[in-house]
Amino acid sequence: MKRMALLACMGLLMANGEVEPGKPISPRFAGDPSPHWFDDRWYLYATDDASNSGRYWDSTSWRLYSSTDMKSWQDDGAFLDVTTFQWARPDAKAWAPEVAQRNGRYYFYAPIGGDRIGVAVADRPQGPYRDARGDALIDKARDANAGAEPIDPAVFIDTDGQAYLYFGTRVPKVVRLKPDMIHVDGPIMDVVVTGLPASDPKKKYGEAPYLHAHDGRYYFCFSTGWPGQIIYGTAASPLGPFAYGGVILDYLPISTNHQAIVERGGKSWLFYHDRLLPGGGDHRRSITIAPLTYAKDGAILPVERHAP
Ligand code: FUB
Repeated sequence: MKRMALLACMGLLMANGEVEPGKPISPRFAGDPSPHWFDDRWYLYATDDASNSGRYWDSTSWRLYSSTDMKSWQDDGAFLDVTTFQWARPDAKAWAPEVAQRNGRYYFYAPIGGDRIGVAVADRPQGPYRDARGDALIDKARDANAGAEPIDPAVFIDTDGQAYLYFGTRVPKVVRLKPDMIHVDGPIMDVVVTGLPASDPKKKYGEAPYLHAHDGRYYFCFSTGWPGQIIYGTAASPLGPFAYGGVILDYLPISTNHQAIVERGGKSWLFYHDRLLPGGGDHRRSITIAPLTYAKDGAILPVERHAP
């Protein structure tokens, strides 16, 4: 029994190893990190910037990385592309992906071409994934209040089992998901963030919504635009309204900012993309990880940018 406990403890320590802020997780360009701890391993789903034209985010496939310690990441390749969704144009842009685990299955969500969000399902985190519905989960042309650009899906499953899907550009959106994770449950609602400083008109919602819980409180963070800061608000409910809390990550020397926050073993990390590799830029991003710290009152302390 003691040996089992020791092994479990060692596993946790390995999985929570110290990260190196500013160090790209891979020599391959990638952006829009979606990190998850599934089945004793970290999985990082990403937009594949190495296969785009270099002039736009026009890749048509997503990339997967995995790790046991967050320090060394294995490139698990192009695990999925837009042709998985037969209703999508084969040249549809494959942007910021997300994965959620439920009922022993893995649900992949991604913007398909900027006006729809698709959902695919697999029995393992790395796939193979198959289209879960045969049509889009969110469709700008079909769904009331889907917004001008339904992109950047982020899923949060609360302790009561209710799943929420956040998405959108310029106006943040949220909708409840049914327990099957492939149908919405109720109307698409706007996410309200109060107390944004009027003195800084740039501090408004842009894209990259992300919801996480910490110490009984819900944190909603997002990018303010192009370029954007990552800022956040807190609420007593996953639906908000969220009271502005501050800046997590300042402007980067690229046009987009896109983040995820994960917590495990009492530690928290911020994943984001930046211009870090030689030849990097707006469309050639690289993903890095930084420790994230909370003040005693629950405020998130700003993360300093590190670059090579
Ligand atoms: O990767 C394409 C787009 O860039 C994403 O959808 C946005 O969040 C921004 O990071």
